[in-house]
Amino acid sequence: MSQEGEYGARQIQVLEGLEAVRKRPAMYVGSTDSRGLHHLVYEVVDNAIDEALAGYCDSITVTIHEDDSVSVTDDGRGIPVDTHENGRPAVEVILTVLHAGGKFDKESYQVSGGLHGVGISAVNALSERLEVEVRRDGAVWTQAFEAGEPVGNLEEVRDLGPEESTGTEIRFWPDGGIFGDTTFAASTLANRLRELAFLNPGIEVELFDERDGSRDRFRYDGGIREFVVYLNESRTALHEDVIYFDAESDDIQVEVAIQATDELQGSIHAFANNINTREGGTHLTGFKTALTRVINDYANQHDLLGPIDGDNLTGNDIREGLTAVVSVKHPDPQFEGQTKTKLGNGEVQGIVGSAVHEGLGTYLEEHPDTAETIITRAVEAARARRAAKKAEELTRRKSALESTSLPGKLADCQTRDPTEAELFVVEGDSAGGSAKQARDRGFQAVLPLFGKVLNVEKHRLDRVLENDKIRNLVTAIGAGIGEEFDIEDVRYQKLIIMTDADVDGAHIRTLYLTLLYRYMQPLIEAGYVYAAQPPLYRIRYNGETFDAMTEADRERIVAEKCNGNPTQVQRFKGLGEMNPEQLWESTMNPENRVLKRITLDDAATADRMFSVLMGDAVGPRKAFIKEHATDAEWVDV
Ligand code: 0RA
Repeated sequence: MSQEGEYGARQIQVLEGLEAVRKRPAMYVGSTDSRGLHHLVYEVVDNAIDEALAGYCDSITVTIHEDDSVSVTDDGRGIPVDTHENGRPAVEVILTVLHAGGKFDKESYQVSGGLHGVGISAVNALSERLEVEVRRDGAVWTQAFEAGEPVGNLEEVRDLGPEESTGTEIRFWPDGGIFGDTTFAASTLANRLRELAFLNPGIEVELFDERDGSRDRFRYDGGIREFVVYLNESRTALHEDVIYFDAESDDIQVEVAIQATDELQGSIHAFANNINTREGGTHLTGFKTALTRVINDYANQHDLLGPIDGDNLTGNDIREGLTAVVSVKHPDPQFEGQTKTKLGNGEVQGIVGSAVHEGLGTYLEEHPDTAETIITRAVEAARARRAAKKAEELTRRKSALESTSLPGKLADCQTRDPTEAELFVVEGDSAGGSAKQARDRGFQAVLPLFGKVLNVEKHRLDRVLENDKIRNLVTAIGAGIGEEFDIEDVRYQKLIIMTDADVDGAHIRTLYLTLLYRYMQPLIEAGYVYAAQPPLYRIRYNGETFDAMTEADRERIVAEKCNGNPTQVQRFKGLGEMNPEQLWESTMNPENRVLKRITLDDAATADRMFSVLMGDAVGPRKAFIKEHATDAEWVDV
């Protein structure tokens, strides 16, 4: 795939030195943890993707070597090797001058790399060593670098054979002094490479892990249509074909793929220049607004609103269960937001909006069955939303009116001052019993919740509120639920989820966090939600006792506090096995206990984890269920 393009080496702008990158790596690759480490690979791959989008490359291979180096090979034109005006070859300039890469290739805009987009020179600067091999201009060329500095000149190694394709191979050894851990995770790379293969149809992307010989190959000629099929793999789709349309305007490309499922959560994935714009932006707003309009217009024109006739479907009703991928490619994307993953270009909203009007409008007219399926589903969502609203109001009125009707299971505390009061939510009756005996009844209330935890993922709010355990919890907290939730009314400013210190306990905590995240988010935002941390072991030595929270803790305590020879090590299998005294001392007494305050981030993670468990991908879910076969019943109503 060789083709001479026009480029002027003098267009290279020397913007910043590579020392700046080594001094402030996080500014260039986001962080120096595992994310930043993997970002190095993405930066190089992005360059190869650009080469592919320019039409010169169709295969990219990423190899993780046994020595924690990675190489990225492509069959593009090869990085230019001719000499730049100051006597240095272009490839050397591209690898040592920040932002130099894109300046060479004017005929096509750089699609990728919008997030940090500093170019492969930043990867070079952050690598102990980097070797580049270019196949171009009839020869094979190599050069090596250390900490971003050339350690020799570009060498012409041999002629290029007649059958050999042009291309570039970059192998780098991340700098262990900059990155805490330089071990690459094949699964992390695989997820991003798969995503890139979906977003850029026709490109073959391979991942080879020399450490275990495993190999992945991603190529999706169907692009984001196949992406949606993949996302829906473990969901039940309500119509067979994936809705797809694309449009282009002012050099901005828009692509949309949609398929409805029977899930309650919608999942819309928006990308701009191959970057997952998790914070959304103008493309997502344009999509959502137009989607709501187009669906309502169609529903009204075809008399499909049935039970909610006279009212419109809301965006939430329509998006319920929809899986969609929105991908735009923009010559000059502006990224905003905390993590620079929000697309800011204003003109994009209207362009995506028009694309949806045109593309989806036409699609619905041509596929009336699919249109009806989607609308019937949204009407059902709207009906359920109203039922839920009524249920919310009812719950709220009840809890307001009947303060005497606190749940029978609740052992309330004496204080009425929410700033002092604590509510322990305890899984299991025996643990609940111990907690009731152990507590300080002055300010500690205990609500034991026993039995299967409701799966809020699978049920709308009206059903969620039919669940006794959840109603008890809502009533005890006293502030309502959903849109009716009012933080001013909470009866306790500490809600402490107390579960066993094992995987099952973690699972139950996840379920509660999911509930709180979905329906009582202000509680988390206010910092009122905590996880208790019961110990795993109690260790005795010479009349002293120590509690170990983890295995590592136990080892440390035995070594440091007990001379390696403890008198007794008692393992707590569950809260229920501790006597009230032990429970008080280790987990409930404010003097000794360890509480973890739950942040919105923790809760969002729990929520996502839960979505994996219940939907998204078959693989992880199967693994989880296999691992927890005995508690699989918890995930149902
Ligand atoms: C600058 C200019 C041209 C291509 C590239 C850089 C290029 C960079 C990378 C990085 C990894 N693989 C790459 N492949 C190409 C255009 C050269 C021309 O006009 O022929």
